[in-house]
Amino acid sequence: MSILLKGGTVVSAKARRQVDVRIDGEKIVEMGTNLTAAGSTVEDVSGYFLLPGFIDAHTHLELNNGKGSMGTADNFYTGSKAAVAKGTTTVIDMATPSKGSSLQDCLKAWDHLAQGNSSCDYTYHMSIIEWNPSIKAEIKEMIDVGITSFKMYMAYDNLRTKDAEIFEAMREIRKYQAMLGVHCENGDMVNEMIAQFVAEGKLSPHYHPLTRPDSVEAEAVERYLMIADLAGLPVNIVHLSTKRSLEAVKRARACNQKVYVETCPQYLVLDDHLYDGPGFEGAKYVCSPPLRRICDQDALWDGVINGQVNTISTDHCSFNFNEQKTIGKNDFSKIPNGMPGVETRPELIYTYGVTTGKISLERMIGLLSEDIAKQFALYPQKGIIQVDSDADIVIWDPNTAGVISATTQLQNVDYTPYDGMQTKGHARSVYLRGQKVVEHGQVIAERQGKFIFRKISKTH
Ligand code: DUC
Ligand code: ZN
Ligand code: ZN
Repeated sequence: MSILLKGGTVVSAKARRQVDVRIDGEKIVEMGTNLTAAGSTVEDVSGYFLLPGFIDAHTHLELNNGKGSMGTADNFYTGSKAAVAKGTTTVIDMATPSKGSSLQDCLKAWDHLAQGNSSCDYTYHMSIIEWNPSIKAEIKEMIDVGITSFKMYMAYDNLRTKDAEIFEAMREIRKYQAMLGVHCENGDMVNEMIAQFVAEGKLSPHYHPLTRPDSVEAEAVERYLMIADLAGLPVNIVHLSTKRSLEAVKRARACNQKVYVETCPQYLVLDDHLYDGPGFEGAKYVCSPPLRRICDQDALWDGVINGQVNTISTDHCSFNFNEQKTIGKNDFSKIPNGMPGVETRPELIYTYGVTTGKISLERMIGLLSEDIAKQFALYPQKGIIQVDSDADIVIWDPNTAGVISATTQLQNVDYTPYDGMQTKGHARSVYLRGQKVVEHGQVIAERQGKFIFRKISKTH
């Protein structure tokens, strides 16, 4: 039985228009004004926005952080359910191998975690944490099975590779016009500064951001972009968080380099004063890069507004405050890095971006859905409401108000960094490939997600 969504306003990154939408099976099959029921079940969506399902291109739903085998608080089941409840219909999770493991084995492991558990559609960025001839040979194998984006690290001793290895990986990735995203922080400098503070007995969460100042990120961004220029590869910078890094991006773009920039809600709506909270509270915000100063936040908003920032994803990586973050009670460097956020991104960006007048709803759609789909080869299957696209549709009610709370969240973690923040608007219902999976904000059908095979994107 087909479904007719009647009377809503369909929004894309470019425009909005009042138009009816017919769904049949998994797809959008017809759009137009005053469509007749023609045997469809009619849902009156007047007064609501119809938004393309949001895509979160940066999650760690399942991460073992390599420090004492600590796994994330969320897993694919809980994280994806929290995501879809608030309108995120696709995640691109960071598949992260252990040292010595092949990319194929990592892919199998991630499929095992996601298949039958995910409540939203999913794919992965494959992380390259070491470089050798067999990993090199696996790049093409990954692309052949639909994994067309990769991730590398310039910090974290258990994950990072050398510059020369990043360069070689880039040249291999370039052969297939695939996408690379890199975590840009100067790992050597971070290690030095951690060692120094620890030696001085400066052990509280207050010191975490001081080990990773803006120059640590900006230097790595500049170096990464220079390496990418040498390799001739368009690249993505994940979780860019500082004004100085954005300036490095501007310089590279002025030299005609193609650079994509992702930032995250935490860098737009939170700031580094939170590390000075009472007791051990600051540990809740220990993530890398760390929360930044207000001047960085302002620069990032400017970048979001003027298009220097391309996408907003979350870097969702949840660790419980009790029993996980507390491992670093006497030494901030032992606090597992990461914060939850896959659930809160749409409401935060709508509230603090759209309703404040900083950005239009159209721009939000670009940042959270359409431009992500284009960058990561999901478009036009995802990222747009148009005929033949997957019927991933968020029925967005702009006239609601809420408060983010750890007690009501679906994320399986004992705190939220946004606790107490007011929100406006929310996903009233959500269709995932034509199936209503969320109604009145409640997940009514879970574990309906499937793997999305990606071909090489034509946009870069
Ligand atoms: N940063 C985090 O804070 N957690 C996960 C990985 C990352 O880069
Ligand atoms: Zn990272
Ligand atoms: Zn990450």
